[in-house]
Amino acid sequence: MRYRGREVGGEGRVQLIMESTLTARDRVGVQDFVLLENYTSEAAFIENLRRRFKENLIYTYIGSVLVSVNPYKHLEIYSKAHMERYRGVSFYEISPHIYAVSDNTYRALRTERKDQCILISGESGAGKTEASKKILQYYSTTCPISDNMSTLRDRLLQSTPVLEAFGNAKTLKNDNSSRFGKYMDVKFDFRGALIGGHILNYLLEKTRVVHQNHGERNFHIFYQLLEGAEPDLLTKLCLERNALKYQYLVKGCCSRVSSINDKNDWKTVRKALEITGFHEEEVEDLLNVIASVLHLGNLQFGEGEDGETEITTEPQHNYLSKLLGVDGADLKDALTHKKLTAKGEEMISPLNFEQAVAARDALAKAVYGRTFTWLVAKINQSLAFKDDMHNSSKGSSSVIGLLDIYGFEVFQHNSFEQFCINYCNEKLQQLFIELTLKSEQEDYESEGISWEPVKYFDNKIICDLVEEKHKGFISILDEECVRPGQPSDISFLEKLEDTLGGHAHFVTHKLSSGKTRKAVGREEFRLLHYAGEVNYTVSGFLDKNNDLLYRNLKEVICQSDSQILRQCFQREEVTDQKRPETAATQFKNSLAKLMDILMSKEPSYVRCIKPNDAKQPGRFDEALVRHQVKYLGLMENLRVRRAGFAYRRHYQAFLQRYKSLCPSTWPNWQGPLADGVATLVQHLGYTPEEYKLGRTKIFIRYPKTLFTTEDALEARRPSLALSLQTSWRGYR
Ligand code: AOV
Ligand code: MG
Repeated sequence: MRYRGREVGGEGRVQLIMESTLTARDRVGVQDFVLLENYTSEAAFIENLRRRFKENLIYTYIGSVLVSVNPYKHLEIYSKAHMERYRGVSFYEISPHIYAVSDNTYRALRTERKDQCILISGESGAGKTEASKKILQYYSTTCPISDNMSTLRDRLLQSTPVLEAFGNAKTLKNDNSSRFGKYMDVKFDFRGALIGGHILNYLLEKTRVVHQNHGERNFHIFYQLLEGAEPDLLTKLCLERNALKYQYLVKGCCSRVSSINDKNDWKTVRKALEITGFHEEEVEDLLNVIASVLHLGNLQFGEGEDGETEITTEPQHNYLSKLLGVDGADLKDALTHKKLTAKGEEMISPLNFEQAVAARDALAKAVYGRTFTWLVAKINQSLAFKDDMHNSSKGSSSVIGLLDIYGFEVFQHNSFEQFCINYCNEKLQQLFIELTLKSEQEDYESEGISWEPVKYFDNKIICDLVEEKHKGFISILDEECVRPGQPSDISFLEKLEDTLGGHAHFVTHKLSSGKTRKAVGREEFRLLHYAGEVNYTVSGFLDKNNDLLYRNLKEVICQSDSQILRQCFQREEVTDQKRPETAATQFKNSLAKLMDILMSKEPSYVRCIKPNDAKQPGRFDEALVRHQVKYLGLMENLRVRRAGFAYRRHYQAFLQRYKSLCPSTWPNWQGPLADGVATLVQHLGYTPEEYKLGRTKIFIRYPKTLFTTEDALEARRPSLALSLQTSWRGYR
């Protein structure tokens, strides 16, 4: 493991001691859990979080990991002046902050010339997206910018409101919940100047387009458009201002949200689209697509005289063909018939009522989902470093990757979407476990310090359960999707029972007799995730995994006048006979690629905690926090971090700071650094029990040893403070 000067837990705490009385220290707790006297006590850990939370100190370290508790209120800690305060300052010299992580990562990128990434995790509503925005703001504000990229700063920042408008929605957990996964590379040139960005998006929760659970909304953009658009624009889009008129917007019975101002957000998004380089015609195209989704929702079917399904809402059908830029008769046909190829011959067969509704919804989801991907591609073009296109910058640029995914979530009813989201969180937890434990272990090994293994729950068993070839959950699901005969969600559930029946993390109604406390319904299965037990309703799994759109609907959309739709639905797809990958397999593969990307970089972690379920400021629900501390593995993280030693520091830095306390090391130690440190600590009266000397670092077992040393330094401080502070500041 590389050190990056972030390996210690001491200085920040030390600063507190210097600045404040003991009482104050009791009030605000320690800013690095490593310094907790009773570091194995979960109660002490939570008490420390609580104290700090009450004082609006939402950030605390576990060594180099930042723990953040959502304050649910605006704090005055994100100004430009705050950013300046963290620039170039060593990690522990100043109170914990997301800016400290940002800055430290940036400096590591510069000095080590290795790609970095910041992994932000935590459950839905814990503050991941806000954290990632703060990091992006930090880089956009404090980093120099390449000369020919003067608009990049704004483009980077403005990509967020665009993607949030189209990819976020109000859920029961979070009024601005990310319904897609986002990984963003922020690119720098060899001088550390910002030169671009690139976003990878993961599985958008498309079902939301056509259905929302009670108390939830569709994606923000629909409401923004209806609330904010000029009357002329609405007329052009054949829309009314009232969201209640649209079937796709009323399922959750909650079109207005008190914390959201759709009208203002519309202005923000319009401006952001401009800044991120969308042309007028593109915006027009985009809004046509959005409006057509709303009209699709209002399209209704009935039975014609001949008994065939037909469209009964002629106006909606007309709006649709106009906005989608397709032939009206073709569209009508494609929405009520399907084309089958049997024995080389094409046959047209009529759809019944349910099938027509399903085809309509599938079209709405496909159009919206692909438009979202198009949007990301457009933003990527606007963030692209010009030389990228010629590949000439290869080798000289480096990146900081920011990962902000959808957090672990459990609702009353959980379906395919929650399954994917929670699986994604399992993968991220797995990465965290592997990388933290591995790197810590390497640190001790490379320093020649004996290592005390720490027991922890390894969630690999759950990842395997989901993704193992042939016998994992996704394989079984895929197999059932292509099985001849009449596969159904229920037959899938039975297959799961047959194959996964004995697994410790899988339970169904049949398997559960006497085994579990909570009931599992007959059409449910339960996964015992690292973050808690979740019951999933099996209904819809096959359809959502197949994610089918009838070929003749695709054919019609391929011929659209809309530039966006023509790019999203390409001819080859219609002619291609190959079965497309299922949704779950696509997701699994994209996550595997993501893990590779992240593994190739030096990681930093932000672990977000949600203090209460009511989205309220000032409330710290201990049970809820305890649960998160448990499943995030923070206690294990702390134990591994300490592994018996509270503090460690490179010899040079240690000597530099404390050399004035020993006549032999003051003003300068001439010999080898290790000997200098040995001389110094002997003079200070450290017992052998209290410390160990590694190859390049000193390891100190108890916080109090360090505090005593700090007190001694403090006593001499008046004459030294200035020079020490100066030298300390620059240290990494
Ligand atoms: P998430 O990204 O972790 O959930 P968000 O970052 O969207 O959660 O945070 C949820 C809400 O909490 C925000 O909209 C803010 O109102 C508030 N919040 C979070 N962090 C802060 C902060 N540092 N300061 C002030 N308010 C904050 V999800 O995307 O649902 O998993 O899928
Ligand atoms: Mg989010």
